Amino acid sequence: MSLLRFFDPSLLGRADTPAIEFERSDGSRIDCTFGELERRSNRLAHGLAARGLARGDRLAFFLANRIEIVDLWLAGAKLGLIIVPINVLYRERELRHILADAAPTAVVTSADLVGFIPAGVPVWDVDQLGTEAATHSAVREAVTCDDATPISLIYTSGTTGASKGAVLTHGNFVANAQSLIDGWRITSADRYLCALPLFHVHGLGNGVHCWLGSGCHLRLYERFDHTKAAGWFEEYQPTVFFGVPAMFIRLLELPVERAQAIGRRLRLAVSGSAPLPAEIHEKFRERFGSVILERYGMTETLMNISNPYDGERRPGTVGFPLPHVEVKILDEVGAPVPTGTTGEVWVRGPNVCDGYWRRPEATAAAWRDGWFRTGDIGSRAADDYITLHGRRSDLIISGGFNIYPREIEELLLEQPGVREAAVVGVADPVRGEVPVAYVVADPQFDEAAVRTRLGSQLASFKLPRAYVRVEALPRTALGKIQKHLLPPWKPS
Ligand code: MLC
Ligand code: AMP
Repeated sequence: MSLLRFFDPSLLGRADTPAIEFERSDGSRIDCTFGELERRSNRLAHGLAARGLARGDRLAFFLANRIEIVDLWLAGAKLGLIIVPINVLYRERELRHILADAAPTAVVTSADLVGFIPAGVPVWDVDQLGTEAATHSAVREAVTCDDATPISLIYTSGTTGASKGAVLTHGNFVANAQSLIDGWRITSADRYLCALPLFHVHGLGNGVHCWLGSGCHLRLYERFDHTKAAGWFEEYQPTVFFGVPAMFIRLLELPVERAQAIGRRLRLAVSGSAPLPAEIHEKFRERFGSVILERYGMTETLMNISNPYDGERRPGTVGFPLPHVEVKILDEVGAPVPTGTTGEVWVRGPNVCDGYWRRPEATAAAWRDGWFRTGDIGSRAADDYITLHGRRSDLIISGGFNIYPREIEELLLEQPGVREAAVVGVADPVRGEVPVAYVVADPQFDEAAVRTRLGSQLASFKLPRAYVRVEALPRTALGKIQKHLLPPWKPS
């Protein structure tokens, strides 16, 4: 099924029903019904077609959350475009790579962000597109899309360093949203508060799609701000909230009476994108009276495993495979591991994409007979609950954003005076982990200058929290760096 057909019961069937309130960080607000969303995206689709876009063309967006992302997504679904969402925190190096790889016709961005786009890339201003769209017809014209039609390239580093575009189809997204709506009992009566970024699959594939698929009401924010979150929950009174662990940890700062009042309304609080410590699960239950439902997913596969809506939401576990998702846990030689033993998690299902954009080798390395190797280490208990135990690679997850140490190490090695570099994740009470750099450096190494240079090239969440000078990096006899033997670093 195409995404449009999946959304039509809301876009066409509930045309007069309020659909979304978007609150900008300056406090101004825009409200739309489902019918208005339908017409806005029809006009935009005509506008994009007038600019020459047609089925299969790539169109990137580099935007903080705003309602125009929904317009772009729906217009893309109508025209059969491949939308390329880009993390708004990315800077020169990351942007250059993604834009060269995806080769979009243009990047849609806003005046405050346009300066980050590398020279030579066509840029379309989001406000200008809106003004132009208003001059076009509000009548729908849509190309036919099916399960196999790609709708998006979402960049992720997978199990290896270089960022690759996962080619996600209409069918992948529909399968994902349908099983979450069914499994988590999302209905048109729900009120969903979204502060997740819409450029990742958590905010987009789970958030936006469960909203448009169920016809519930959405309150969208530009970004999560823990100093304002209590007020948002109190005013909007959501029944549903999806977050990364760092958000739930921040919410624990609320006084107990306010937390209890919020918890009484909150039917469903879902955590994912990074491990939720069992202790936070417990503290949230005590403070809010609401039991977090933890689930597990990836960009390439969307959602795979979830704790049950009814039944025990077991802290520290991710629960059971979602409907139509098969999960196997294999050892180093590819044999299934016994119950309770750890191995690598492999998944298969209609939610799993077929491969990476123009990377047959990386695709062949990660997919086998339709099964995708996740790189995550897991185990299955006798009662089938699945627990994750980390990853095969040294991926760092900070606040739900992924960091590949190698990317930072390579950039460090380009800096004057740096002879060797190793980046590791160090535990952080809010973000889960933060990156710390260990460098073997000549006297000319200038930490302040390196910080500035990295700051202009990388997303802020990738910047090393600290630089530790060491005489040498611990290595095996074969020369491989043994990161676990680096001297521990503690914040001062
Ligand atoms: C953080 N910053 C943002 C931002 N999030 N800026 C713009 N938009 C956002 N969405 C910037 C801040 O400006 C600040 O920059 C720095 O990051 C730290 O922000 P903070 O608010 O002080 O930090 P914190 O309270 O720790 O909260 C961070 C956070 C953020 C939780 C709001 O990490 C976040 O939104 N995480 C969501 C990640 C996500 O959606 N992952 C899904 C991947 S999909 P400065 O310059 O002041 O330091 C996936 C699959 C799956 O993994 O299973 O879901
Ligand atoms: P991404 O590449 O951004 O899609 O990140 C996907 C990765 O996030 C997965 O491979 C996991 O390592 C991690 N992840 C997602 N959900 C969870 C979870 N509930 N617990 C632990 N790790 C998770």
